Order: sequence, then C-alpha cells, then structure tokens
Amino acid sequence: MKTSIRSSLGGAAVAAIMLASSMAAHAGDWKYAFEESLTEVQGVYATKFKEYVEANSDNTIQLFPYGTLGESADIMEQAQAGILQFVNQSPGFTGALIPEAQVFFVPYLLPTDQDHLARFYKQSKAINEDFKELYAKQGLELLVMYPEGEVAMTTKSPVKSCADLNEVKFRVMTNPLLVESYKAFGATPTPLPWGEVYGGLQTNIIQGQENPTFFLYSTKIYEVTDHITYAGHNNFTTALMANKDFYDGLSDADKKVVEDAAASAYDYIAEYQISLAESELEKIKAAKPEMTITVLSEEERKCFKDAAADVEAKFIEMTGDSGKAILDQLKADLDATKN
Ligand code: 6CS
Repeated sequence: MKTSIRSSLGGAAVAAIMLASSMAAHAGDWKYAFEESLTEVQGVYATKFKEYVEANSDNTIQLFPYGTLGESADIMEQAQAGILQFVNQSPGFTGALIPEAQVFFVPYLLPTDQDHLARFYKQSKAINEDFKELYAKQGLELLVMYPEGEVAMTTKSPVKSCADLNEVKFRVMTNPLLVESYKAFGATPTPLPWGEVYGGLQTNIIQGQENPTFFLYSTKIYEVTDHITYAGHNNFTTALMANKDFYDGLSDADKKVVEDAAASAYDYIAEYQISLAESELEKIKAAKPEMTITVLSEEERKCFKDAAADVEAKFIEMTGDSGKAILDQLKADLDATKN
C-alpha cells in the first residue's frame, strides 16, 4: 500500500515537473529592440510592455535600447529576419520600406491637440487595418502606433519663416518625403541616421534638425543648436511591430497577452508623453538660458502651411492609388476622432 502511494505520488511529481518543463519549453524569451534609450519615450513604452507580458504570462522579454544592436535600419532587418521578435521603428525610417508610411510626414496633417491624437491612433482604421496589411507584406505584425510629441526645429540661427531655412543643411530621418518636405520649406535636407546628428551639428556639417522636445533635452541636442522653433507642422509618430511569422505562430493566449500589453502601454504613454514636452523644455531652459524658444504665429506659419499642399501632392505622386487611399482614410479617421 505504502509503496503504491509513494509510487503514485512520485508519478504525480514527475508529471508536475514534466508539465512545468513543457511550459518552460513553450514560454518564450523574446527580444525587443527600439530606437531610443530606456528612459526615453520608446524605452518607457517598452518597459511597460515587458512588465505587462511578464506579469500575465510565462514569457520573458529582453530589451535592447538604441545603439546596442545598431541603428534603426539594423534593428528592422533583424526583426524581419526573425532574430528579434519585436521592433519599435518610427515611420521616419520605415518610409523607405513601406512608402505609404511616409504619410505621417505630410505637414499639418496631424493635429497638435494631444487628446485628439490619442483617440486617433487608437481608433484609426488607416492604422489598425490598412497599415496592418501593408506592414504584413513586409513580414511585420503592426501592433500599435503611438505619439512622442510635437516636433520642433532646432537650428543654429533663428527661424521665423521659410526664408530663414535658405542654405540651412537640415538633417532629416532617412525618408524621401521628409526630404521633399524640407525642400518645400526652403532648406537643404540632409538625410542621416540618428547616430550622426550630434556630431554633424557640432562640426557644422548640418545646421538644423527636428525632433520632439523631450528628445532635444535627453540627447543634449540643445548643446549644439541655439534656437528652438515650433511651427506646429508635425507630431512624432512611432510604431511597435512583431516579426509576423513569430506572431502567427503564437498561441491565442499569447497573442492576446501581446495585444493587451501593447494597448496597456499605449494608454500609459499617450498621457506620459504630454507632460514630458513641458517638463523637458523647462530643463533645456535651465541648462541653457540663452537658448531662444519661438512658437511661430499663424502669419509666420503661412509659408510652411503653403508648402504642405506640395508635399501632399508629392506623397501621392510617390505612392499612387494606395497612398491616396491611405491619406483619404487617415483624414476621415482624423475627422471622426475630433471629439
Ligand atoms: O530623429 C531620430 O532619428 C530619432 N528621433 C526620435 C524621437 N526617436 C528615435 C529616432 O531615431
């Protein structure tokens, strides 16, 4: 009798160990790379995503901040090849791979109202259905797009109108439409990966660049430029994707954890990045009191707004019917999420 209890207990223990090890075998150790440091917006988003996944499943996530695996283009290649399971890349770099993603660089398309933006990214059909299909064709499962803040220009000389950008070599992300945009603004656009921007400004190879306010502080770009200008022309959009084969191979439960993690991190970051714009500008003012900060008036914005129509036409020329359909859908989504 004793023996049989012992052997049945032993059998249960072995079964439990087998179950645990089979669960461990199925639990993933996922790799997630992004274009910023751990304390910048993409890093905070990634941390929230990781915390959610690890609290709600047996999977673990290893985070790879900017620079640990290369530039934006490198981490995208690694994600497409399946070396990484997740990659955060902004359309500013994805535009070369998915031309329609350049739509986010049509000036004045996105509103500056952050509440409106937060509703838009979440509810947009263009993002959640149309772009999903376009990313899928590149082997990527688009999980979410989210905002990082209004984009500001930082330059070595003051900018009050497009004329002030004449002869200014202005760094842009490697995105053909962004090049067109700064051409239309009157500058000499210079596409460069992020790693070359600080040095380029320091050595005067370039004299300007654009980014959201928090990034101007965290990357110390204020040290190598003297003027910050808000023209209200854009809001920085970024995107989290998974390798599609990896995602398709997940169990329904894991797919749900991934989607819920993306949504939960979205709700956090949509709020978080709003307060950053103000707090980080204050830090720039404290670190460099002589920095000028200018919000262009409606009149001063006129030439930038006029240029927007040409950039939109260029976008359609570059992307044809597919781009036009995305642009129209995006405008309809922006309209539908106004209130
Ligand atoms: O301008 C860039 O290249 C970078 N800007 C931001 C806000 N995030 C990552 C990206 O590499």
